[in-house]
Amino acid sequence: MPEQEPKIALIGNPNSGKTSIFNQLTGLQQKVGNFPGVTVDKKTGTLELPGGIRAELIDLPGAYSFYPTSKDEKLVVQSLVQPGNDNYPDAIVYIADVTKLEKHLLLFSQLKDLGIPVLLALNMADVAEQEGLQYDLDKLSQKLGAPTLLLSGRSGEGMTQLKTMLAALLAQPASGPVDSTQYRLSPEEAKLIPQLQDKFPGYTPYQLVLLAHHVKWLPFLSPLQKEQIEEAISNSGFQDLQLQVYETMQRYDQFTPIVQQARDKDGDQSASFTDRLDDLLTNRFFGPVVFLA
Ligand SMILES: Nc1nc2c(ncn2[C@@H]2O[C@H](COP(=O)(O)OP(=O)(O)O)[C@@H](O)[C@H]2O)c(=O)[nH]1
Ligand SMILES: [Mg+2]
Repeated sequence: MPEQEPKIALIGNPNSGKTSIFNQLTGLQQKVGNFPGVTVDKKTGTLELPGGIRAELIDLPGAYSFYPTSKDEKLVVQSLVQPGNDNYPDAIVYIADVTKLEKHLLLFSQLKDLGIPVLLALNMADVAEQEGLQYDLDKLSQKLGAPTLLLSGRSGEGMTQLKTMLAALLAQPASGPVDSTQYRLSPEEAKLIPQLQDKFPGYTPYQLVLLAHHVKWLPFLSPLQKEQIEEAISNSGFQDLQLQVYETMQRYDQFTPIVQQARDKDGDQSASFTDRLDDLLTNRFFGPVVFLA
């Protein structure tokens, strides 16, 4: 008998186009259920990939980051913090609105620290084209560390390519456990992690950090586990809010220049001229001179 179908989760900020892409990919093969214990819709569908691979596609609620402010966002966090739970995906398609890329990459950056294979799908290709917005996809893919493609949930452009890339992603051997993070750990996090590692085998360092941030509400933790996490928190001086800010700022600092450098300025010549003029005008010494000229 075939093994269980691989689970693929669609994840992204609200309004990035997840549901549109979900519909494009699954057509009529959809089921709507509930996440256990809460009244949040869980949409699943069957995805047929090249090579006769069938996969289960899950349309998760939208989320901005792993620091949830709503029931929907909490669901995303609890599905992804605990390896092996019912909603834990084998691969992730991260949907980002290409016209708002800098804003949409925070959650992507956090996802990368889970060690789940992830594909970066830049949605709203039609809008980007109208606006003359272009990215160097190879550069983005290489610097952000994920296969990247452009698509449109509205026109359906890119869906075949997405399926081909997904099949390739699933065929890759698992890269092994992730033992580092996309950001520099604070001393407090560095102290916390080793205290939890043997109690939570299979968790990545970032998942352990998330346990500490969300110990108060994560529903799958036993009383004993909560105690162990609380103890590690007080032993390491872990500060929830302060470390959220520290982590978030570092992630923005990491991906913002990557996005800017991969964005092709419209019309090479004129853009680079304007750029240079900009540089000159804002230059402390030459600016005033050029202005006078
Ligand atoms: N122009 C354009 N609009 C899109 C595209 N994908 C989704 N939308 C629209 O963006 C809005 C949000 O899409 P939806 O799929 O509901 O996003 P979700 O919140 O991530 O599930 C809807 O009005 C869609 O019709 C696209 O590729 N191009
Ligand atoms: Mg939706």
